[in-house]
Amino acid sequence: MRIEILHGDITARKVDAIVNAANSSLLGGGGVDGAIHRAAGGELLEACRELRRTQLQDGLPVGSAVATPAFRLPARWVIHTVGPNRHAGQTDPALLASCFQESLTVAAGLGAQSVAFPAISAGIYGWDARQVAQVAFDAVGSFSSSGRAGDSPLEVVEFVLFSEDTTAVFRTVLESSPGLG
Ligand code: AR6
Repeated sequence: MRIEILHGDITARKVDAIVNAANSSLLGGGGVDGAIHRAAGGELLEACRELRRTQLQDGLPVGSAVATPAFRLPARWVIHTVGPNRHAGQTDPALLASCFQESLTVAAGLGAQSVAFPAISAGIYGWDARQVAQVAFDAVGSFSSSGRAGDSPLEVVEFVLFSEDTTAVFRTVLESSPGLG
């Protein structure tokens, strides 16, 4: 499994699955969530509403992940996860690690070969990009060395960062991550 760092818009990525930094309602919002819903079209919101009606009546918990089709996006699936909100006192890195781990598990379950992540919780939810990068790379490292990765065809994990600054932070942290960079 290899990690790639890219500067750009995650909605343009032609990968098997892109990950959405959603909120528990799954009904859309600002940031990357808003961009994904706009680019995917109204069917994505309909699919999220259906998930809420059927399996997720109380919403998607922080640290969990669930997949929908990607509709008009070039990707095949959107994996929605809910990062911890630092402004609401959610400061435990294990919650953020869970977002990456659960999303990778869902991607593997779908048979995805490629998955693209944004910097979950590094925008509206107020986490420092450096900490997000550290948690993300640790999660990918532990996923790829765990049994869960063994049966999955997952080959490429991309991080698609919207700003130059965040891209540089992710590159620096990756270079200093043993065995990954
Ligand atoms: N492609 C890649 N990254 C993007 C894009 C894009 N098109 N647009 C923004 N980013 P945020 P959060 C970056 O705020 O912190 C929403 O309202 C952005 O620059 O999208 O997890 C949800 O509904 C930042 O680095 O997500 C929730 O309520 C990163 O994506 C809440 O925001 C994450 O920023 C979630 O907040």
